[in-house]
Amino acid sequence: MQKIAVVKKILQKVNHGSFVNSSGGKAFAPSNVALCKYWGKRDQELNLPVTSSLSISLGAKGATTYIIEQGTHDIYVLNGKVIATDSSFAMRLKGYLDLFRPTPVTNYIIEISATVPIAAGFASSACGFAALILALDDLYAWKLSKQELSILARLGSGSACRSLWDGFVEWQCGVDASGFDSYAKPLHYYWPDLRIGALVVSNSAKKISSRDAMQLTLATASSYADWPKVVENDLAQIKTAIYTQDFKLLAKTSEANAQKMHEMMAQTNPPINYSIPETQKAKDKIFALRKKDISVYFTQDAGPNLQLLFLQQDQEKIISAFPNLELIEPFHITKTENLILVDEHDTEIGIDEKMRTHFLAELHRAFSIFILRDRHGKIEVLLQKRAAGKYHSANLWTNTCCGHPRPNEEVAIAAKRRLNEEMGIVCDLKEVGKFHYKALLPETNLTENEIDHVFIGKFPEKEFSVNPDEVQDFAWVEIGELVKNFQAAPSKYTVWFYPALEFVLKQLEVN
Ligand code: 2P0
Repeated sequence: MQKIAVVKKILQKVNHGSFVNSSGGKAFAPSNVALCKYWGKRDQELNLPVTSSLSISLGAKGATTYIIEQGTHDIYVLNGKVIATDSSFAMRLKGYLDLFRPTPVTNYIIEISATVPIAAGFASSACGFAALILALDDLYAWKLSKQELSILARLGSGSACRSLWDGFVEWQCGVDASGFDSYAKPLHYYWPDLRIGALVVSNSAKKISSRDAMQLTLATASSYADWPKVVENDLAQIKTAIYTQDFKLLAKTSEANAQKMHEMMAQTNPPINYSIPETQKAKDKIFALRKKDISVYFTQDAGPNLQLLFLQQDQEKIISAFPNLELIEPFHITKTENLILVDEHDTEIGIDEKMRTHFLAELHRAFSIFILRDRHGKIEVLLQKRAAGKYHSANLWTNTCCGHPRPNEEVAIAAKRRLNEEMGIVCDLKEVGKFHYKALLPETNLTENEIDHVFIGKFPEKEFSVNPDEVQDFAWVEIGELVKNFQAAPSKYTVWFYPALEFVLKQLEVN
């Protein structure tokens, strides 16, 4: 399949080009560093990887891109300087933009400002293409989901598909030949003490691009056959380390994964060596610090520079060992969400971070909303199908909207807020009961343990538009049909759906 066919398929529903924001489009995307590397493609046209990979985004380090339709030819400006149109940078950008021009005479002015060193092994193409696709989404008001934007960013550069989120991000390789199942997903884990140190030992450009190096490895390195197994194992270890906040496991596994990637490159024909003597000196210094019980590890991309991994508690010692280190706080700008912890009687007992709450199965307060309408005397319920990128219960059908109240927020107020954020519906809601349920969520290591307040509301008979990052589809279903549908295929619905629906059924009987 060609890139253009993928773009057409994704843009067909948005009437691309019918709206252009006259003041342009703008977006920021963070750079990312892979803890479990992407190395080797099964499809070079679509940048489809042989294996999955996992990265951490670099907080405020990344690219901001502004794009506007204008002029008779493209103009690209990088950090205030106009880029020559025959440079490889400009040609790669032009080739990507050609996929999105609504007419052959559409031209752009693009201004990119990057806070990562360009071409020094800091994934500048990752944040560059990610910021560009987000800016295009803004320019043309496509309002695509992050999952769709991740697929489009991948067409520019593989690792760009991971740069659409903060924090830890996993790119699932997928199996589909056209790559519609090959996109990234955030892990939603918050680790504020984690630090990354960018250690630049050389600013010179790479002798061989990672694009060429990864394919040479795949074609000629004898141990590449073992790589998928290595990645499978390392991914599992890294995810366990993240979920349990086990720094040593995370950093040790990431370092070993990077070393394995470079070992494979030593076996290619001709061999590839991205390291310079300063790289090895820096690694030796890291090993020596570890002997002194200072917990510092490294990862290395396709270049001589290193990214050090450590925790805030060791920050000062590590900076004094590497005075030129650029300190990155990956979670500095990440917004975390706190939930209200409760006891069995729904009395507030504290607050905790959302992902940790679900990981530790702590009992917390939640709500489920059902929006109803009357069609010729029959009651219909508005269902949503959860977006593919949701942190749990992705792709399952459920009630109109669910969520959690924030600390100091009344549950009824939170329900109204969330209904508008997810479904674009504003209406009065009535609480019809609450219940406690606890269930391990399928395909995750998360547990829902909630006191769920059930609300119903009458559809205001107004147009509404859903948030594509939350909801991929919706449907009105007559309530009797809905019960039958659920009984025929309960696995298509979320675990809380039916117990919550029973409150609605009871309520309708009473009236
Ligand atoms: C990674 N790297 O996972 C790996 C590890 C470098 C080392 O992804 O050809 O610029 O555009 O898909 O994304 C660099 O490769 O390659 C990269 P293309 P990309 O971060």
